[in-house]
Amino acid sequence: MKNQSQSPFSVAGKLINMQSPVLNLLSYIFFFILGLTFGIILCFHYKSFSFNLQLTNGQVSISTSQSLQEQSPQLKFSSPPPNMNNTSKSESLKSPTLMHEMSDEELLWRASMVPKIQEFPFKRVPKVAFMFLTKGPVILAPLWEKFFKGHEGLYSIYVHSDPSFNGSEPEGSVFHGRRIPSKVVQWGHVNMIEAERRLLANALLDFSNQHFVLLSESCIPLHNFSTIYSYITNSAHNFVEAYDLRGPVGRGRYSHRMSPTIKLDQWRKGSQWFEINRKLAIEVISDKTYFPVFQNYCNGSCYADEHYLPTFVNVKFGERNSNRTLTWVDWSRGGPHPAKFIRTDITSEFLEKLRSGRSCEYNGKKTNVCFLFARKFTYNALDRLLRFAPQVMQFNK
Ligand SMILES: *[C@@H]1O[C@H](CO)[C@@H](O)[C@H](O)[C@H]1NC(C)=O
Ligand SMILES: *[C@@H]1O[C@H](CO)[C@@H](O)[C@H](O)[C@H]1NC(C)=O
Ligand SMILES: *[C@@H]1O[C@H](CO)[C@@H](O)[C@H](O)[C@H]1NC(C)=O
Ligand SMILES: *[C@@H]1O[C@H](CO)[C@@H](O)[C@H](O)[C@H]1NC(C)=O
Ligand SMILES: *[C@@H]1O[C@H](CO)[C@@H](O)[C@H](O)[C@H]1NC(C)=O
Ligand SMILES: CC(=O)N[C@H]1CO[C@H](CO)[C@@H](O)[C@@H]1O
Repeated sequence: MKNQSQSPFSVAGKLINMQSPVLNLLSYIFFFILGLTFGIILCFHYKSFSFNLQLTNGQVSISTSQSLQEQSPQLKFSSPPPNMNNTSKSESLKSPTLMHEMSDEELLWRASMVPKIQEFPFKRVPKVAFMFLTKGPVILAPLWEKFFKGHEGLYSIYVHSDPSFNGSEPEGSVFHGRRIPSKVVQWGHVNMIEAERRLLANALLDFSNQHFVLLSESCIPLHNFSTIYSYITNSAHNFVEAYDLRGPVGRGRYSHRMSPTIKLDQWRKGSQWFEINRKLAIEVISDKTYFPVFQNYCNGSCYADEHYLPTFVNVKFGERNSNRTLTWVDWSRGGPHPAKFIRTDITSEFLEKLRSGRSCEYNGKKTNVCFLFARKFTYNALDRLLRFAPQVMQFNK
């Protein structure tokens, strides 16, 4: 290569050295052709480069304009997911193995890395990571199986369950082999957030995951996969509920020892169940400023799971947040735990009410689809949920 590229120049040099006018003319022609060729090659390169750029920008603007076209109040969220196709030779680049020997510290560090090259070396379809924080098995797994069926390549599943749980999902289940290395989680303890960060970090290792949803074993989907995928991937906002609440269960949980890192007027409350994009997920697992304050001073009746993310997002990333949650829950009965729904609660009217019974904002427009998920549903509600799913939730229509 090197010799080849040198040779035209040495020939040209020899031509210039000769004083004959004919050869001089020849050398001009030679340089002219050389320049022209260079120009054409450069031009071609530049064109294909800008074409790629337009393609990537085009995808973004296409999805944005799609969501802007939607008419209120009946937004349609069921545009078909993109065609799944893959050209990557390396499976490990796209879906790294779930079981690893990394400590939390190593895992968070590894997951915090951001590629400098923006274009993917494989055809990447954005995936939604469904992260289940459970004690034991995902009790409503059969409903989720139905939900995910036929949408392979558009989602990934991660399960963080209590280390003492030794059951395993059968081969062929979407939950098979999806458990991540886990640690003990206590209700209301800051180690709940550590588990959420562990889930996020494991999911971040797969570069195709662009959105991250936290769910519990008692959560159900309220819509079919294509609606949920489209709602999440086309949203301009993250879904972290955050509000300022005066009184003992809001601002009352703030500790003045958190100051000056966190001030009282920055303190927020909100549901633990979030949906965030990759950019925010990386910020959450990389947070070395606010999270240690919670680890040190948010214990006892502080309930980090209701305050850490709302406060962190409010302080640093508030403007891209919808400040609402996608997961419906019923606190109307009072007490420290939300209502549980059993078999007899499940009717199509009840489910329809959760699916579209209120009004909220989506990408700056009014919609009546405010919740994509709901909790808490018990195992004995499963058979009725399975029965209603095809008609009410429009699974696999
Ligand atoms: C993947 O894409 C290539 C070219 O874009 C096409 O020829 C092929 O049929 C596609 N495969 C699938 C499974 O869609
Ligand atoms: C799982 O744990 C239970 C006790 O918690 C034990 O009785 C059972 O044998 C274990 N099963 C397996 C497959 O290890
Ligand atoms: C919370 O942690 C602080 C500092 O570690 C400790 O002084 C305090 O007693 C703890 N409070 C509760 C309720 O555990
Ligand atoms: C959510 O709250 C933040 C303040 O933390 C604000 O900047 C943002 O505009 C709010 N989002 C919406 C959609 O109103
Ligand atoms: C999903 O549900 C929407 C309505 O919410 C419906 O229009 C669409 O056809 C359903 N998609 C599939 C693949 O069943
Ligand atoms: C590497 C990889 O993900 N390959 C998959 C691409 O998609 C086909 C089906 O379209 C699968 O069979 C391959 O396993």
